[in-house]
Amino acid sequence: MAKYIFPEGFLWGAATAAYQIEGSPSTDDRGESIWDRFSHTPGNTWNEENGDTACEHYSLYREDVKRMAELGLNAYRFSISWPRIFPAGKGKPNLKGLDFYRRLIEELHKYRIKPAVTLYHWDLPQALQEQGGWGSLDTAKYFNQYAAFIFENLDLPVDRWITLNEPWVSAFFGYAMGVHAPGLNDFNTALRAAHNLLLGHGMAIRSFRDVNRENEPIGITLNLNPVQPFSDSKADLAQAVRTDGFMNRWFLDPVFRGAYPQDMVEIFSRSYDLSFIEEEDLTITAEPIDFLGINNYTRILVKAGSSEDDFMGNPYNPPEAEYTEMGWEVYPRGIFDLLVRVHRDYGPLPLYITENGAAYDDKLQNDGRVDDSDRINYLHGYFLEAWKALQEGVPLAGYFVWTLMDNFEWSFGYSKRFGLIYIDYPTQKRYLKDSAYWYRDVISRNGLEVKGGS
Ligand code: IFM
Repeated sequence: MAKYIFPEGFLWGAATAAYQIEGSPSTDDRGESIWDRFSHTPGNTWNEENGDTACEHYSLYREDVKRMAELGLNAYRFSISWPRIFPAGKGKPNLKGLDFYRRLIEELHKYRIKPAVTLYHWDLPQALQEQGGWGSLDTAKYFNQYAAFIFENLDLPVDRWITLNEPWVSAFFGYAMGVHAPGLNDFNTALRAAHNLLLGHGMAIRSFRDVNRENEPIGITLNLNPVQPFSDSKADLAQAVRTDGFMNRWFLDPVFRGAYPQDMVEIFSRSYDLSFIEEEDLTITAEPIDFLGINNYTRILVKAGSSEDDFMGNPYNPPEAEYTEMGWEVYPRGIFDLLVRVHRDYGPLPLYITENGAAYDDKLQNDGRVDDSDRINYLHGYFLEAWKALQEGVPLAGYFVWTLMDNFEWSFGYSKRFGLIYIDYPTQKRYLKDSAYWYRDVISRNGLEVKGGS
């Protein structure tokens, strides 16, 4: 039996996001978010679904924390809904909203589960969208005010803070591709949004350093993908560099190096206006952080696009590969490559996998069992590669599976199930899937055991 044991104190968690699980969209005076507006607009989501009910976590959170304890999680990553705290995005705070997160954290502490709090996981107050949303610098300033309010008033220990979740997705899915809220199709605005998100992040880090929250590290979560060329041709190799520049370096470089990558600045400026970037902005985006959160699900294998300015390229899905229900290639080696690369190029900070997991077409059996061996295989493969990265000296300190329970998968509505826990939406009953029991064993051993493995 080969054993792959993780370092002592390694965080084994699961992650969620407010809009995807909470439901109760107007309870305790929550304001409207861009996701309420977007998902209630016909044509935007699968089956016209929205987060109005989701997993009813707002009322069932105690039961959910109990399930986390049953799984043996030692950490839980969740997000705070900005419109619960500032229903109009700014102005007078809503203390009833804050109280919910206080109660949730108290409950987590009861079971010794460490809270990792994300401040922004895509649910911008709609009132701020009316004023330009992330396309406007004011939104960064209001985000900072909201963040500072939380740092000062959420008076319970928080183990880790994360400013933003996946700003690439917020900016480009939301403002350029129109598939996420607010549903815009304007690449210039998306570039601005990306920049303002990074400014909001840096401002919030500064505010955090001004409050007395000792031993509470703070970082950012980026969605990163290893990018590989389809072939060794010059064109494919150059494409992989550009796609990496757009997908990864456009965020990593301003956060870690205080500069946008020069090759991408040249490409973007040939078609778009980057004059909004002020030099001193980059000292804000590069405000030192304590760790980096990485969300990774797959790799990008890319063929050259139509021109040397094409920063997307043509993604290629090898027919022999396995895919999840999202159509994402199962490629465990990618997480090794990514961790080693990020540490080599942007180290030495601790890294966390703040999301990794897979959607499958899970079925609830009559006996209440959910056989999701494909998810177990997926996670097993990714955990093993993460372990290998640790052996290469990568300071990986924790792993959060996406996601605790099936939930509202944005434009896919409830059609994609990523959870360790199955939600029967009509009854709101929770069922631990086989992967949840398997994960419980991994956590209790602090690693993997592989029969006949080497
Ligand atoms: O559900 C999302 C999550 O909100 C952000 N990262 C990717 C997940 C799966 O698509």
